[in-house]
Amino acid sequence: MVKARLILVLGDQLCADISSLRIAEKERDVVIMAEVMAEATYVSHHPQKIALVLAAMRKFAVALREDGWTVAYSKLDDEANTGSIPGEIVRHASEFEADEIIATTPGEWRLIAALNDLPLVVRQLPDDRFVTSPKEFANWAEGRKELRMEWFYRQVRRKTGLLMEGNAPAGGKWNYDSQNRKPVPEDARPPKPPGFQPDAVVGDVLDLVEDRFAEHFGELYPFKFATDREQALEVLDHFITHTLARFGDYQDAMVAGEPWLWHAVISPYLNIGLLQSMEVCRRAEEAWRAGVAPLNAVEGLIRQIIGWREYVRGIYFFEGPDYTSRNALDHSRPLPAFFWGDETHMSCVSEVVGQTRNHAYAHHIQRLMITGNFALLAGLDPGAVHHWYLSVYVDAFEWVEAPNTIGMSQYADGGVVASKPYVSSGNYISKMSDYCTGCHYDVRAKTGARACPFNLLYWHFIERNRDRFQHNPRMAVIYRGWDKRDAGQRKAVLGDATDWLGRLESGETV
Ligand code: FAD
Ligand code: DLZ
Ligand code: SF4
Repeated sequence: MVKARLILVLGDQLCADISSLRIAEKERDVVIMAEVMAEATYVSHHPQKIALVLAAMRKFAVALREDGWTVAYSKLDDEANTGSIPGEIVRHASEFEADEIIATTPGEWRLIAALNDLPLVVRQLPDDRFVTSPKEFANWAEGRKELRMEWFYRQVRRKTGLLMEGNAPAGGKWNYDSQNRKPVPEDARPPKPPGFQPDAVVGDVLDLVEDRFAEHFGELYPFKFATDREQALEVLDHFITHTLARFGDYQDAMVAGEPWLWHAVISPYLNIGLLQSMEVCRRAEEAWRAGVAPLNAVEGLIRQIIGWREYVRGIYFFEGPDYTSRNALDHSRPLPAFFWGDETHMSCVSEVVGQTRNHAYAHHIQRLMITGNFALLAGLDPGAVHHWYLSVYVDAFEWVEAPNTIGMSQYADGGVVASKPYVSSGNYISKMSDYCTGCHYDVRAKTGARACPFNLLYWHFIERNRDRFQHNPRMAVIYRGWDKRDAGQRKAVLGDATDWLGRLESGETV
């Protein structure tokens, strides 16, 4: 008799066309899907993230059964549940007398190693939901002095033919980013992404998550995420029809009380398999060709998806498992309690953390230029910062989160991803947001009790990293400007920064 094989489908592989399912045989094989405590707690994920993954897993399992598959599904509170993916594989292998496990390679080194360590035959197939493979990235990266995203992106544009006119980029330019930095006009009304009322499956999962993960940071309710492909397609349709046209213009803007602005809010669905990157890009390109959205918006979106998203995945697998423990700037300060919702006088940080707690979402510039910028300026331990980002966002999976945090945001990889650190004083935040209005601190003040901490810490960062950055061609001008300042003024700024960091360390509300 031909033995059954186990087909593993993880919580972020919920796609009918995933490579493991493509080679499986309905009559012979058993699909295994397992809700396990180990995955829900290896970092303290936001309750909405756990709810999204579990609800989407349950609905996907139903769809597979309706399609004729045999699915062995472990619920989190099943008595026999061993609590881990390897444990559930071993348990089901014995139950079904399976002699081979077929998986699509997980998006995290931790799980790849766990599958390799199993005392069973395990085949890990490439995850070909991406436009480029780790091997292709390695071929591109090998021998290059710098792994800049822009060059990689152009190669992927050529490969996919997206926004190409023959060999040339549509409109004559590869990148329209310079048009994508507008402040939001006061009377503009951003369209909200669609929200979904919990159905019975989602309701059960919400009860479970409320019961088991109440101590995790973040509000569970209201839970409005899409949890199946049909709903995710509705989010995509809404974005293409109502939001995309302005996506580019206000991509970098931040407005208090408006978490989503003109962002797509599709990363959770792309990352767990409910949407595919090429279908999103093709829809966006069609919208441009039909005159529904301008080129700066469509190119901006496509660059994020086939540029940044593919690039960070390439970096994650190219750089290897030690990437998440890199700490090029030797930062070690623990994460302040206000990252977990304690009070801070900094309106910008308070706004972004509050929004993160309520929605498990912040858009890119909020992650990079508010919380990330603060963490880098204040010298927070990049490992702790990485764990924070991996925990608190609904779209956080290590392959995408780590290069964004360790690389782009914290410069902890020593410049593999970013050619210079993403740091700014309060001036940038004041220009791109309305957060400074009504803040306890004064964004124009460079010294003194009310000086914006971003102003103080910016120069502290610049000064303490002089040896590393003063000859960086993109930063030399900053050092020249700083060195021209009056020595007394420089001393006052650095003294105030040190005092402020002292207050932060002592646990004072800052
Ligand atoms: P939009 O702004 O509407 O962009 C559209 C899509 O482009 C996104 O859905 C996403 O798939 C893709 N994209 C945009 N920027 C990036 C990027 N830098 N890297 C990869 N894909 C990108 N994104 C995640 O998906 N998961 C993470 O865990 C994650 N962690 C981050 C941590 C830090 C410190 C920073 C600075 C960025 C992080 N990002 C992460 C990238 C980005 O912030 C999110 O992809 C984006 O905010 C998701 O919201 P959206 O769908 O509304 O995006
Ligand atoms: C994020 C997550 C959570 C919270 N729970 C599960 C789970 O119970 N079962 C599962 O198969 N996957 C889960 N996931 C997604 C995995 O953590 C993800 O597959 C790995 O991090 C690799 O990207
Ligand atoms: Fe943030 Fe400084 Fe503006 Fe306050 S003044 S919101 S701390 S940038």
